Amino acid sequence: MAEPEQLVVEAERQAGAAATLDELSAVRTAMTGKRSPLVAARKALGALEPDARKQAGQALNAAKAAIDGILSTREAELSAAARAERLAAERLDLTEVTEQPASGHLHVITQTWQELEDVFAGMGYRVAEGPEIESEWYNFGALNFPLGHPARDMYDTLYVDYGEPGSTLLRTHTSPVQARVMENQAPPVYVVAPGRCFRQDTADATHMPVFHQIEGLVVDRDTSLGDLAGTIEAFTAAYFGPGFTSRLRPSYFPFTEPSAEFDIQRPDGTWLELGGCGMVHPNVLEACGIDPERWQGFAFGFGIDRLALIRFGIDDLRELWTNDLRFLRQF
Ligand code: 2NL
Repeated sequence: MAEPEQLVVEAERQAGAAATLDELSAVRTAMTGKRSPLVAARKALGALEPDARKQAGQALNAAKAAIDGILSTREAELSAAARAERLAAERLDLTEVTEQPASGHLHVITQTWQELEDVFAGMGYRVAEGPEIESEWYNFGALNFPLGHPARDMYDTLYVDYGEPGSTLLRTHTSPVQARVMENQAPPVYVVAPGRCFRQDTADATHMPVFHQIEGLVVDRDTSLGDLAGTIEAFTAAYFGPGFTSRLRPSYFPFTEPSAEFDIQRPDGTWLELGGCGMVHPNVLEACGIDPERWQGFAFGFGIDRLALIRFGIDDLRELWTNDLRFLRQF
């Protein structure tokens, strides 16, 4: 028969070894349940003499109280640990989503390009596209630049080593896009052609060998210089705002006759040169399969990059190409 003190020591050992509440519950059954040594010892008390029974009974009661104390202390420890573990598992990290991820935006040139498309779309124009690598014919021939004509030298053309020498080039303007439109579409034509163009040029504050241009073309019946001037004026007000006006100054382009440069006037009265325009030369209409006796047209063109500089108050074209985020983020 185990001594009561030994039962207390054993209970202490087993309770300490129990790692979970379930294990502790098994220890409680073993140490204090119906088949425990404690209960067996209590049953055996009846066989003892009264004095001895009293002494042994008190010893057993003290042992039972001590064991109960040990078990409930251990139970408190284990449930505190289990609770802490559950809370850690269920914890929500509310510090995670306080900052919005940084998002980028379109480049200044792309923004300007898209706004121009929107303005002309609002005036009833469609947007046309064409190849950046062109034939000599669409870039010059169809546009009334005869072979060997000095006007071709004004364009510092970059030629591509493909086919006959001089037959393939990087387009120097977006005019070949409109030549292709006229060839493929019966009038009336109302299109704008925005696009990337190339010229052999040294980069400086106002020139880049790669630049962007937008050109507009109208071919319709009884189209006049007045329609051209009114179109430029409507565009100026729509893009820059109601305080802006425009004017035309005589000029020369091989593909238009008469030709003009156009300027815009800011609300403070100052003038800015923007681009060129004119009535489409009959030779150009003819080269593109349109009868100049029945149809007339006007065209205009200007640089998107230069417009972006004006619009955003940037003083050097090269800034648009450095891709320095500290610069680009301002626009
Ligand atoms: C400028 C001047 C211009 C055109 C572009 C054009 C196109 C065809 C027929 C006739 Cl298909 N003309 N385009 C006409 C006059 C001027 O651009 O300073 N651009 C940056």
